[in-house]
Amino acid sequence: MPFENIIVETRGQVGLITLNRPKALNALCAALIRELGQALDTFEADAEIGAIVLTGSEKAFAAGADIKEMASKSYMDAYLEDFITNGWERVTKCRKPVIAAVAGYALGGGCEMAMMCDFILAADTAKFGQPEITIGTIPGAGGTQRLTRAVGKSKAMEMVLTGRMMDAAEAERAGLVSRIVPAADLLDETIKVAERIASMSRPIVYMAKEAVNAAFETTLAQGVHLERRLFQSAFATEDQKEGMAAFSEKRSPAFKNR
Ligand code: CO8
Repeated sequence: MPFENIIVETRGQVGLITLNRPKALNALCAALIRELGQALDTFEADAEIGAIVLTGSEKAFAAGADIKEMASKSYMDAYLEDFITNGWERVTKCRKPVIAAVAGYALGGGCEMAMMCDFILAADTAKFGQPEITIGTIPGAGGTQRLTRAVGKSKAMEMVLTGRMMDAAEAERAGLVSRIVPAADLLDETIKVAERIASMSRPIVYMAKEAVNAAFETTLAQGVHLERRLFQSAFATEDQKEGMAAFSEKRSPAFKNR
């Protein structure tokens, strides 16, 4: 399928989506969000794909929602289109893990998109921020909620109220990113991580992701209860038998995604 705003490739069992609007620092226009949704649908339906990587360019993961496209919208346009839930949150609905590989700017909707992914690997050049306040608005794709959960109230509040950017080192210290990689190695390293995830048992990966995500949606007691049920259901899979047998027999497991 030809795309105009993204590049879609596969690397073994990894689906790779590269945001590709270089002239606009990958600003997330409606057409890009539509294409991203289509690409995610395709990878979700492809049995060969076990994990997805979302990345941008050296200069920008994405510098935000497309300000020029948004600028003249009325309240009623925004309300009727519901342009945030409608498309933007597709990435949060993926069952397959989605890893954000962020180099350069991840601002506004770009930071929000990265935070919708399951985790973020950052290049040492990465810069995160929610600068909406500087253009007379507030984060609208989950930034006030996901940034606050990721880095705590004080830092999130300062960033949202001032528009200050945080560099990769601060983002790692604050827990926004899982780790920092030299910019030149970012994509290779992220694909390596995605390949490792794709080599695990698919249903067990789904269970693990569902259990961690529950930590953001439920009480501790409910989350622990869900984890226990998922843990127990892992024993109904062939892959749990294979994984534990392989450990005892001192060999690598051959998971069948069953
Ligand atoms: N939207 C549209 N165009 C953009 C955007 C953007 N977010 N960011 C950069 N561009 C364009 C610039 O207009 C410029 O285009 P042109 O050459 O035609 O003038 C080109 O990209 C290059 O940008 P700069 O010349 O500004 O590059 P610099 O290196 O000087 O600066 C910055 C880089 C600091 C990243 C700067 O471009 C910047 O401040 N960008 C805007 C950042 C921002 O405010 N982001 C938040 C946007 S609002 C948002 O994301 C709300 C999300 C809410 C949910 C979304 C629902 C739709």
